Amino acid sequence: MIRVMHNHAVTTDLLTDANELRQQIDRVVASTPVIDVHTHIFPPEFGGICLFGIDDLLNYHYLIAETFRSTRISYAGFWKMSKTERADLIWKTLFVENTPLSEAARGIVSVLDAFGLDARAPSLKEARAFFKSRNLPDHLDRVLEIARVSDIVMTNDPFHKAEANAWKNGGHSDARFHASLRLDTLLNDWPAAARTLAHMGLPVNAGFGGNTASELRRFLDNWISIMQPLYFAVSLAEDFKFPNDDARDRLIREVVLPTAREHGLVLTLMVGVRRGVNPALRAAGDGVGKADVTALERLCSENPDVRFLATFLSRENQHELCVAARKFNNLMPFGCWWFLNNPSIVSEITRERLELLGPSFIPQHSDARVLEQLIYKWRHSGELIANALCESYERLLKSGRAVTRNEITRDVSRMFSGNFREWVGLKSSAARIKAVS
Ligand code: RAT
Ligand code: ZN
Repeated sequence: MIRVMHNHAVTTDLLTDANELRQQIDRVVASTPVIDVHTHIFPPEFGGICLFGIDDLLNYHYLIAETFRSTRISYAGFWKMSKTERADLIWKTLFVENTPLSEAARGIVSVLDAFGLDARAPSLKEARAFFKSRNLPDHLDRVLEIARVSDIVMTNDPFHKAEANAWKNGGHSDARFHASLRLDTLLNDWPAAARTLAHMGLPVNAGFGGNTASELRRFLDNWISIMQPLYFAVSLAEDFKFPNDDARDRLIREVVLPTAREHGLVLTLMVGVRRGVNPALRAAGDGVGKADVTALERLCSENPDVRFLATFLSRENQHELCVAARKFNNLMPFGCWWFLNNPSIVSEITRERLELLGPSFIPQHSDARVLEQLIYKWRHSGELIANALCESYERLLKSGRAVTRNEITRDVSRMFSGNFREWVGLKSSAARIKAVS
């Protein structure tokens, strides 16, 4: 380390030694709180939809798909089993009879390790007893502390009955959990959404007759006042087009964008999922497709006063997304989504983004569905992000520009929370985690 006195009398600590640089990056990444910008987890007050513990962890759809590759059980036979029986089968298949080499399977090992549980155990007896002994609110605090997550953004679907009831019964009071208003039902299955809304007494119809658009805006206004979401979100198939001659196009133009504008809400697009490629696998049955990034470019270009968050599921779309973000500063790329959340691909995408966008992107989200997944998703991603950053700073050093620890802290904070906070206008931090230096 070199201490340099600048002529304006500020002392800076330049990290000119590669080993020291590496250590500082690791320390900063491991101690910087992160905002998890897209998850499917809920606070304990939401009851049964708040998933946690070993049985929910093993019943993760990523692991269900993998189990079918190593056992001959029929789909019907599998779904007939109870959650506990399925967890036992998944454990036996992926962890006892096979080595848990996949990313999702290794995730379970990381979670067990974090709690000192035996990842080679022949059964789930010990793990079940451990999670059963936990007091959920304390356990939640501990998980967030281990994962270094300060804030969580949920996925909130007003068409989901259990969830809508939870909101109507008072919602929750945990300031670490933030809502995002999910629009999949409305935008991807308009005839069904129109029927459901009409059934609820809203004067809307699938042909957009009468005041359908203004009624839908009222419906969204109402949910915005209930949930106070940070953004609107929708997942889209690989064939998403904009502009297009369909109901979704009308809904986006006449309902979603005007409402987003009025409330200052960001619109999040998650593009490239092919739903129900194998419906027998249920939630595990979705696939991936290469999408057309020009649809997103058109949205950004036609709506310069709206901010967009975007992630694509196909590896092939990642470079185009970076280039689109260079053209439109109302576009924020985020996360390595779902089938991309594997070490080789996260490394590649993060490096690509650093090279094309500097620190002006959100490197990762967890997509956790089960509380303790936060531990492994962030532990694994953190290491990969630190590696990618290290490479960038080392290159910079070789080119003649060393960085300081403060600069590393500034960059990591920006990527882990600042970019999102600024994008959605999240002012106060709910952070209960003190950054450890
Ligand atoms: O990554 C996942 O867990 C998927 O099942 C989806 O939830 C996806 O993230 C989505 O939000 O649609
Ligand atoms: Zn998701």
